[in-house]
Amino acid sequence: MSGKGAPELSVRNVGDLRVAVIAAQWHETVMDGLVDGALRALHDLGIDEPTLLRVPGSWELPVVAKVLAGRGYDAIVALGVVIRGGTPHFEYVCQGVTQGLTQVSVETGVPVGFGVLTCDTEEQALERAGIEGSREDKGHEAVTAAVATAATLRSVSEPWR
Ligand code: RBF
Repeated sequence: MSGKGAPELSVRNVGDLRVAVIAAQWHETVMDGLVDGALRALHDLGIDEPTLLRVPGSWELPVVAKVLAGRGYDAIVALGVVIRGGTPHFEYVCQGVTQGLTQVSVETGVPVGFGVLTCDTEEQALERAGIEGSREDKGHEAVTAAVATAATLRSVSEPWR
């Protein structure tokens, strides 16, 4: 997927939102970049005390997202890196994680930022990790998108007349 066409989101007055970041641990260098980008985005948005939880692999992201969605968080951000190997395992993990996170978000009404890189090679993941030399910063983007969506949902849940 091309990263071209991404919007410049303007997100304000969100410092009081409760946000949790869940991060897998496979592919440490890339994950460190995604987590740093996510925490930087939260700091930029004035959200200074986010919850950060680590899980073993991307497969474990949906179950933790589901439980946190029931515990009062306004937005959740899932971070992971899945790299294609020589077996069909990649397809199953990617599909399970993607569908699982979508299901959590739609069923609970809590936005889940999708910061899971699904790449053919580690080089592709490094290009998107938000580290020196990267073209993109997907941890930062996933936080901004989830918080922007939470702000939108809050604006329609409050009386405006
Ligand atoms: N988890 C990841 O987050 N990224 C991966 O690239 C990844 N590759 C895996 C490859 C194989 C063959 C297996 C068995 C697991 C892999 N996992 C990966 C771990 C997976 O997300 C999960 O933690 C484990 O399957 C335990 O439930």
